[in-house]
Amino acid sequence: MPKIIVSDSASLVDRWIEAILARCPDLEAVPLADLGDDPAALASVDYALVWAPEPGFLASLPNLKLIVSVGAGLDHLTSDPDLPRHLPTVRMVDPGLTQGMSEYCAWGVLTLHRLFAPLLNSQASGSWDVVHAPIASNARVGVLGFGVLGSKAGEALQALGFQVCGWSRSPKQHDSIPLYHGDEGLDAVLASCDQLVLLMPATDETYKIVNDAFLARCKPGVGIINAGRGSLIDDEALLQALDSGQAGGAVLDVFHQEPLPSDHPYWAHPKVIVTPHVAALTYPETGADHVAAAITALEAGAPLPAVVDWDRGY
Ligand code: NDP
Ligand code: OXD
Repeated sequence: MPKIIVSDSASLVDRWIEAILARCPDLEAVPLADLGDDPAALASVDYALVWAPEPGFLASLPNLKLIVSVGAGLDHLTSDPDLPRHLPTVRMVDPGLTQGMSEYCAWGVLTLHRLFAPLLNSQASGSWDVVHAPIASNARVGVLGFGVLGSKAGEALQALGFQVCGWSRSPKQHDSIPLYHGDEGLDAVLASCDQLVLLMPATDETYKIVNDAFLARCKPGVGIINAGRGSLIDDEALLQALDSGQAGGAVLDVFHQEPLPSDHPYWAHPKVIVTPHVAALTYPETGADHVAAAITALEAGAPLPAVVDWDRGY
């Protein structure tokens, strides 16, 4: 019987196993923690559904055929120098994760748009400071990284009344959202948007993409919502832009170092809202369809869903 090993937060492993077996009754599904390390056990594994396995662990499975990432991001895998990159690897696509991300981005954009950070600061000091925000239809939001998560977040923001545009690596089209790509496309987005939602993956190309030069190309007072990865932002550049007023506020969920160090200036900055990498979670009950689809496609020799292209880095 083919075997899948599962590693995720302890509270989710049993839920994954139940959800996977409901879709693939011919599989054996076991928690990674129960596998043991004798050679026969390691040789018995066909597929791995993992978040952040110990470095070297995946390379120690001689018959592994498929890696499925519990997350949409891959940095928890790429931090393993021995990651077997010759094996097909699939990113998570989960309607529950996508919904959660749309909720977070809508909350983040509304929080900056409706000036909730200054309102909360006023409350903390007991001050009745009246501030008025423009209506959403007069504000434009750019979603940088218009993939599985970015496209749905963009649609959710559009449904709230915001003008929305998107930016991606390659040219794409959407029925109602104008899309841009490349450096010229980025200029058009940065010059016109009041807020930017970052939903790009961590790659060499996106490393500190939000830097001094990027922020200087933005509209003064731009709001930044980062739900992608901490590596997208040059923190010093963002802090300087916040202090000078070039950036109006930031909602940040992801950081270069997590947990965010307790002395990091983001924690106490009046224009910054910090959340502890909680924008969106993968749910076994909605994510298991993707795991089953990946295994079925692999065994049928069909194209894999959301398969990683290591040359482009995501
Ligand atoms: P996708 O691969 O579907 O989308 C990624 C998007 O980023 C694509 O539109 C891609 O362009 C674009 N992109 C990649 N590189 C570049 C570049 N150099 N310049 C411009 N655009 C680029 O990923 P998902 O939408 O599923 O996930 C996005 C990210 O969200 C994950 O990688 C992860 O880091 C983060 N995430 C964060 C969570 C949280 O809780 N904070 C939860 C889940 C995910 P193209 O369309 O041309 O390929
Ligand atoms: C993910 C995440 O990548 O939760 O899915 O960050």
